Amino acid sequence: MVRTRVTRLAKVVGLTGLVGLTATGCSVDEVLRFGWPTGITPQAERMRELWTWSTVAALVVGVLMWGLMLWPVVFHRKKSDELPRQTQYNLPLELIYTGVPFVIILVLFYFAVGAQDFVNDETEADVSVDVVAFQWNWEFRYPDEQNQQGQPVSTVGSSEVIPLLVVPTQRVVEYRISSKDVLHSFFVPDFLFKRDMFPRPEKNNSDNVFQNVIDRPGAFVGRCAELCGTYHAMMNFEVRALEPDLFDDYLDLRKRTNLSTGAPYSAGEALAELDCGELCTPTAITTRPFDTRRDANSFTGGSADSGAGSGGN
Ligand SMILES: [Cu+2]
Repeated sequence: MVRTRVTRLAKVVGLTGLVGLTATGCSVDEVLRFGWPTGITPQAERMRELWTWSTVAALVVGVLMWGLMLWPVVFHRKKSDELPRQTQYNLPLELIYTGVPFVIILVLFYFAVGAQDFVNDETEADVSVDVVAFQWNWEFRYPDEQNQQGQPVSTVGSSEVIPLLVVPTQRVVEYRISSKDVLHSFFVPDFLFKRDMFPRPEKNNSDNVFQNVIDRPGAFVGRCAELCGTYHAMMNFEVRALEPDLFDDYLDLRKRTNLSTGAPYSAGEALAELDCGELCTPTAITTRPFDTRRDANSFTGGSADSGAGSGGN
């Protein structure tokens, strides 16, 4: 009687699980990601490993606990009014179920710190970029690269132009982040990484330097991830990761004077000149500029405007 019920239950559970696994159309790799997005840096991959194994550990504990709960439900149903054997205040048992979770926490902590150290690790950088955030845009400066005017190569965003942060693949890129006004946060979803940006980081005693290596060429949207004012949501930029040789050509161009304008090559002009296909598109392809219309929206003068930009006030 109990046997058949248990077998039937096992069949239903088994079938449900099988349908769940096959009907989702996930690959083994996707299943083992447990929902973790695909990153483009070794740092992101290391965090993914931590996530996968933490989830596996949680599942092992979960399956064990479900088993311990279901076992009495199935096999130890009430048979008579006699009170079953009581086992509370069992010191060895209590020591075990206090000790085991503590060990689990220690192991998780050990691997979490390992992954964090890997992500925060700094070695000798191949390229350094000063990333400066301001309400509500970005400047990317290459402090070691000077143009013919003796100024560092720099890209600044505006209401008309999304700034492009052009970096090489397969090389160590160092980002030194800071803010000109309020708190912002550097966030590139494909890096699976973000970090708050403070004004005058050296005075704030904040670690404003991090590094990564980008695995593959591409255009990746970047965002501000700290609510920094009315147009916070429009404060986007784009990472353009180019093959190392192409990146070198890009920097060379940025240092030279564009004869048709008489000024140093801008990011867009240099990319257009390199003409490497989609990744050399002179304007952003992952996001578009937003006119902050600060004058039109200010409270002093100007008519009431029901446009898209007024919602944040
Ligand atoms: Cu911001």
